[in-house]
Amino acid sequence: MDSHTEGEPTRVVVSGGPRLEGATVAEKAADLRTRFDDFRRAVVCEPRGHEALVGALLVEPEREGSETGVIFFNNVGTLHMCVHGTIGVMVTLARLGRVQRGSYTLDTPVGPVLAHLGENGLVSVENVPSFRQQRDVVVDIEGIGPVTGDVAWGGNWFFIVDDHGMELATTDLEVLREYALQIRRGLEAAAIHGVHEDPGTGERTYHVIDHVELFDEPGRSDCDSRNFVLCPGGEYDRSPCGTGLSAKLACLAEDGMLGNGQPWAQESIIGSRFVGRYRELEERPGVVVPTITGGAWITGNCELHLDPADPFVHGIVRS
Ligand code: PYC
Repeated sequence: MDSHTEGEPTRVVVSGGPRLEGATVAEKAADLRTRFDDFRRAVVCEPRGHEALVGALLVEPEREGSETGVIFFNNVGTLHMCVHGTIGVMVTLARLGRVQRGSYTLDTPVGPVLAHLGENGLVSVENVPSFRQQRDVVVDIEGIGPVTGDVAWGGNWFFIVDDHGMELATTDLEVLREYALQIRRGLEAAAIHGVHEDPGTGERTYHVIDHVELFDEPGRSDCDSRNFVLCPGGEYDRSPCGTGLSAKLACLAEDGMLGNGQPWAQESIIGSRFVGRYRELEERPGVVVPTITGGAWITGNCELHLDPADPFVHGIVRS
């Protein structure tokens, strides 16, 4: 079932997906990457999908009491988490009669999130704990010069840039995309990564910072800021990007620019809106739990045909 969340599309696979192995949703996501990458491409890449589409595969929940497990994926791989996708999943499950107004836990590869379908049809997602890893990181970019930003986690890894001198307008999408891609290349060249540390063992895992987020003044009077977000596959987020907003809230909290529970309205590059808030985690200073609210609308209900004789049964692969 297809939907869009504040402009950003989600395709929820409600049946016919592969049977994944693994005790946890993270293990199932690894199995999807290893054994069923052709399925991912078939669902979201052309000719059945398109570059901006995010897929959501419903799997067995991991925790007792959770409504479902969910693995998000896009044109290049799996995502750790996706807030716009979670809002799309909730509206889809409501259309299928699987959820009513109320709160439901969804298990994702990076932990449980709590989604609340409200009376007004809007969905609020209490996301995974979010934090800023490093502030004022300077990346030297060929042809541009030094760019300063923050590395932050909001369910995905982000490089957040406030000072870029660009106009965030849909007329400049190609320029913005190229600029953000250059930043991502610069981060890779400088080996700047997102780092997760296992609280038990202290073991560190290093992750590619695959989202770049530019912020500027809002165009709407009911918003605090406008953003442009480059997604891993090179497309831009049509929504204000809920994991990106979570990362931003962690930075605002640490800078003392937004208080516990206060709303922050984020406008997307196309003029759609999410509202975010955070609550502090007393036991983990610097870490916040963001809640992001937005709306999604069903756009279609389709049956995908995967004909083995079709030369593009598993999508068009661009090199
Ligand atoms: O809303 O978290 C989000 C998201 C991630 C990538 C596209 N949207």
